Amino acid sequence: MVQSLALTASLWLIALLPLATSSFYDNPEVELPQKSGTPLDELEAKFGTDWGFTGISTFAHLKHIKCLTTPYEQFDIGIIGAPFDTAVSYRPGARFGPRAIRAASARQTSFRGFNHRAGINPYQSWPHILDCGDIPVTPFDNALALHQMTSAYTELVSRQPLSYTNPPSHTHPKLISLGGDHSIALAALRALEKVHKRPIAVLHFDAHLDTWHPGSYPSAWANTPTQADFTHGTMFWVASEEGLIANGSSVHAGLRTRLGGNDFADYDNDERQGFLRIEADDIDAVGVSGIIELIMSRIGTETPVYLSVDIDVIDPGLAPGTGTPEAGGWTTRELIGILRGIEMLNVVGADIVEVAPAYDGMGETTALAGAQVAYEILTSMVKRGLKDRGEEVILTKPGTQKILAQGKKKARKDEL
Ligand SMILES: [Mn+2]
Repeated sequence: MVQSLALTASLWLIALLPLATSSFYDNPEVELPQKSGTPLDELEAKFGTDWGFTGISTFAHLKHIKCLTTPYEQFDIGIIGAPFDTAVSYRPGARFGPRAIRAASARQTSFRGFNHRAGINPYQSWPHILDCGDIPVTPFDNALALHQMTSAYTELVSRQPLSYTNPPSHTHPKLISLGGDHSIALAALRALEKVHKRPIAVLHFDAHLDTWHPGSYPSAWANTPTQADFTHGTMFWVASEEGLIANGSSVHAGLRTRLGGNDFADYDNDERQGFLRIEADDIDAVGVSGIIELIMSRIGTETPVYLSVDIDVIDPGLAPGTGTPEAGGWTTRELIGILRGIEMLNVVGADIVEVAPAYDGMGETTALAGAQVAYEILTSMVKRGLKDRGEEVILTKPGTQKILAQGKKKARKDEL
C-alpha cells in the first residue's frame, strides 16, 4: 500500500515537471509561413492586415490620399469629408461628422466586406476606392466656404478615373461625401451639372424639404439677398434656381417636417421645383417595397442621380446625433432595405450629411448608421458598375431556398 502510494506520488511529480519548468506565456515554437514573393510581399503578408481597432482612422481602412493635391493618383470612387456646419438652423456640430463616420466604419474591412444583402464585396471589386481626406473649408465665411467646396468637388470629378469607360458610363470619378451639414450638396450639384452637362436628378432622403425659399424665415431682411440665402434648408432651392436639378425626376423620401404658415404653401413651392414627395408615414401603407417602386418608377435606371442622405431621415431614437431631429422617422433597417432596393439607379455622386456626434448616443449610434449608409451606397455604385461591365455576379444565399420553402409551407397551413 505504502509502495503504491509512493508510486502514485512520483507519477504525479513526473506529470507536473513540464509545468514547473515552463510558464503560461510560453507558446509552441512559431512556425514561419512559407516565403513567397518579394520582401515587400512578405511584409504585406505579415503586417498588412488591420483589425477593426487598429490603424489610423480612414473610412473602412481604405488607403488615404489627399486626392485634392495628388492629381497623379488616379481613383474610381473617393470618400471625401466636407466638414462644414455653419449653415445650420438649429444644432451645429456636423463638422465633426466625417471623423465620426470614419471611426464608426472601423469594422468595415476589405477582408470582411462582403455585403450579404447585395451578394458582392465592394472593397474587392473593379474600382480603386480611396479615402480622399477632407476638403479644407473655412468656418468663418460661408460664401468662401461654398466656393472652396465647389472648386474642390469640381477639381476631383473633372479628373479621369482609373477605370475610365470600363464600365462605359464611368467617365468621371464618383464621390461619396461625408458631411457636414446638408448645404454641402449645393457644391456637389454645381460640379456634377458642369461635368455631366445636364441637370441632375436628386434622390433626397430627409425629414425636411430643404427646398425652402430663403425668405421663409420671418425677418425684416428676408428679401435682401445675402450669404444667409445659403443654408442647410435652402440649398436645393438655390440649386433649382441655378437649373442644376432635373425638374420632374427628383424625389424626397422620409418627409415629416412641419410646414410654414397655415397651409401647404411650402409644398406648392416644392412642387414647382419638380420633386415627388414620399412621406415617412407612407411606409405604413406601401411598405419598403412600395417605397422602392415609387422611387424607381420616378427616376428609372438611366438618369444620372445625386443620392443625398440626411441622417435625420432615421428616427431620432435610432439616430439622435443630428442637427434638426424630428420624431417618427424610418428605422435604420427600413432605410437600408430601401437603399438596397434602388441599387440599379445611375448614381453619379452621393452624400451622407448632418451626422453631429456631440448629440450622439453612447455607442456611436448615429455615426454607425452613417457608416452603414455609406457602405450600402458604395455597394450599389460598385454593383451597378459590375452589371454595366457585363460581369454581374448573382450569388444565391445558402439556405435561402429552405427559408422560402418553410414560408410557403406556413402560408399553406394558414390557408387551411
Ligand atoms: Mn437636410
